[in-house]
Amino acid sequence: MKITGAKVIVCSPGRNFVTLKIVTDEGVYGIGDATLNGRELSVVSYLEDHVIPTLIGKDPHRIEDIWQFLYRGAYWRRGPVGMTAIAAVDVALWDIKAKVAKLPLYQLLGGRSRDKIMTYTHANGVCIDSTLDAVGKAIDDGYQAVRVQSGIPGLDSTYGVAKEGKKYEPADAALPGENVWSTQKYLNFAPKLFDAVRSQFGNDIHLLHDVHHRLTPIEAARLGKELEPFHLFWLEDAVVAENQDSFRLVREHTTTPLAVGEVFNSIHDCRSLIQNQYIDYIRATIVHAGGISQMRRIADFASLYHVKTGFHGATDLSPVCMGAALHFDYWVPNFGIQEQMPFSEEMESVFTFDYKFSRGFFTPGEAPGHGVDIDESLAKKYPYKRAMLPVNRLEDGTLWNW
Ligand code: KDG
Ligand code: MG
Repeated sequence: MKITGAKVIVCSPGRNFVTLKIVTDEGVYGIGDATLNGRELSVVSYLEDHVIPTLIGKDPHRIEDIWQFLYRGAYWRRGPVGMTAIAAVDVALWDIKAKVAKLPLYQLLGGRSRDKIMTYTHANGVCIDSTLDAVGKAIDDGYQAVRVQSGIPGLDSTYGVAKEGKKYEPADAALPGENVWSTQKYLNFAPKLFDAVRSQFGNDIHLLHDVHHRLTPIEAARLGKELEPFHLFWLEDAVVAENQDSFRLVREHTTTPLAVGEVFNSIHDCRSLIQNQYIDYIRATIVHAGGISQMRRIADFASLYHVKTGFHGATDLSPVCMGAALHFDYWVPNFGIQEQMPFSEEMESVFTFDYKFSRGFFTPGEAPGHGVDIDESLAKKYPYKRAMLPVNRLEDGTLWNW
């Protein structure tokens, strides 16, 4: 079997997506997600200019060799652009292999380890009252795990909070918008938010929270400690993690479980975090961390240290990534949870999929491959629109982490 061609499909059904389609001489094709939010066209160029020409004529069954060829062969290792491109190729090749085997992808990974996949949804509001309403709605919809984010008194807008009546999509402008951040206001407010949620909804629901990289280790340690009475499922991205040792200080001060990794693209980004048991959940995800081939290594390594998976699943990870992620989640023994934000109707018309969702739980479909495809003619109706993520400044104007 040979790869005879590959093309990159860029579309914007409500938001930008980059999709790779690899075709073979036997007519079987595979699909991979190559979306890197706010930097989409750099991955398009990486694929079209540097990857696709090298794929032609290769045997698509040699997934591992092609992965090594693209990783080692570039000489320039790691980085979000290159690793997203490699992930797209890897997922498309796993899709092909599973289609040829006439098996759903999870069967190739080792078969299913569970009956259904627990997901968490987002509940947010501009203030505590509206956030409580959103949490109540999520619980009514059947979710057993809810990520809670709220507007902070004294700040105009903050991460994870939709403007009234709108869906939350952070990459909402052709040039980066600017938010204002105050760590002091946030730290004074966050325990009150979780106190209110636990008082109203009790202890049976899993609660998650995303700090989105905004604290220093000692500030994160304070937050983790003050949230302990509310028994979070996890506290996410409390600190930026380029320096993996930063998490040691947080870990030593709190029993609040820690999750990190949605921006990681390599097993080396989390080796020390996992090996030192500084974290409880690894959020590195198929599309940004080199595909199924590398994620399998990360998850297996994590399993040795009691670290579970918790795949990133925001709306900028396309249904193709979600489809592949669900097959992985179905198999991976050390599964923790899967993030889910509902896709819009436009997105769900351009991408077709056979996974099912019911009352907080996903199950992958039984179609051969990962079960997700793209309607190329419909995709053409939604041309790319430049959209960038915002930046964050402290109240004195200093640029901070968004
Ligand atoms: O593109 C950035 C988003 O995917 C990110 O802000 C979402 O932090 C996020 C999350 O946990 O879903
Ligand atoms: Mg996050």
